[in-house]
Amino acid sequence: MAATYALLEGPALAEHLNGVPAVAARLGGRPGDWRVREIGDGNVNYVFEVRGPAGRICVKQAMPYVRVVGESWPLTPRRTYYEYRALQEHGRLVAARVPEVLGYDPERNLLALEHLAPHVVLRHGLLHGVRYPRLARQLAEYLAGSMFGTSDLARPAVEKRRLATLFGGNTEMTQIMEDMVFTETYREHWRNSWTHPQLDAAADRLRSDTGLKIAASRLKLRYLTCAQALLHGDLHTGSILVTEDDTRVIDQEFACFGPMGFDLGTLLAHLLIGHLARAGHQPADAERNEYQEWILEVIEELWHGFSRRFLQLWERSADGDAYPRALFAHPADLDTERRRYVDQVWADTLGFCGTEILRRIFGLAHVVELQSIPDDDIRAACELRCVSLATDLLTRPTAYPTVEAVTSAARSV
Ligand code: SR1
Ligand code: MG
Repeated sequence: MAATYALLEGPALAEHLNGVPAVAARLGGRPGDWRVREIGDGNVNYVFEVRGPAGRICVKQAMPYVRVVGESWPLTPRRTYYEYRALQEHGRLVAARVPEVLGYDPERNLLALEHLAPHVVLRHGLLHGVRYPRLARQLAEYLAGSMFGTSDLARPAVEKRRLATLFGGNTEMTQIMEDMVFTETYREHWRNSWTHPQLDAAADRLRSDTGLKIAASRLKLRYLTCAQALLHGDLHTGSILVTEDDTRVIDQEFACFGPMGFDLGTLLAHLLIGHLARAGHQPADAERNEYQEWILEVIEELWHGFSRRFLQLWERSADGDAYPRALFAHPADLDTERRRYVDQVWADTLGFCGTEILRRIFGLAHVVELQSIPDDDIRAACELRCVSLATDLLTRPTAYPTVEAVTSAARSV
């Protein structure tokens, strides 16, 4: 049965947090001195900032429903448990790239986290044309470290299977992805919407193009069956907090074991949308061009940084059961095989990038970069460029053997 409890706010939340020693120490003073403010803008949970005389923390609360829709869409609040466990696992591997966990309350499905300031949500930073010089390198470090470190390349099989079984319980969250990313976009569904009437013909094509539906369904099968690594599970630019120097990845409630390309492709999709939506916000001038080029540089540096770091980790610390040391005494024995593995991750990345772009234009959860373009025709033109690129990535992946092939297509689409 669904849990029933009220959202903790204001003084009630402060009183509750007083029972968590790490939180009370960080805030200082007494609960009566703490100021609570709602700061969340995500689709799923409530997020509060709590400020005390000595410091601030961030509190995430899951209600037994989807925040953006309300009680008519029930959703397990146990999603917070998986977020907590993913933060623990990824925190052990790439501590500098995730927030510190200060407390987890399984009764109230509440997570107390380090407050990150002066960080901003990457999506908002990109919308305002801000550059983040360390972004690509730090995201590559997060992705390579968290994914290699939870894969069969790094972990003994027993350990990895136990972990995969634990995260296999996050079924309500993964089902949202299974439905929304791979199925609903390609059929009529009440949750879908798009820029009407400009994109009506494009929406019809998605529903009638068998080749495209097969491509999306193959990727769905891969998401369902390929337990390659512990993924973030929803790695869009709203799940990343940034400053000029620092990058942190948040919101792991969709964490699951899945194909590495799912996280990489999701991230790539949102960076490409950021690039292509720019035309709806700024006149075509040198400044716009330079910013769009910077986003493409981030994409290239991200992929190259990821693959370099991933291969390095594999060469240096392959303690998993997948390619036993007993068979491959010399690191060079596996050079070709390691490259083949990374090539497969790239192929997956292209496909998942395509499905993510399409679902953000035709599905339920749209993105502010496109939604905030006030003129319908201009927005539709940007969206159609996104659709064209996404469709090509899905149906002709072999035309994109390198990341430069993708960035070049993004320039000319
Ligand atoms: C109700 S959940 C809608 C979407 O928001 C989240 O960020 C996930 O991407 C999900 O698909
Ligand atoms: Mg989220």
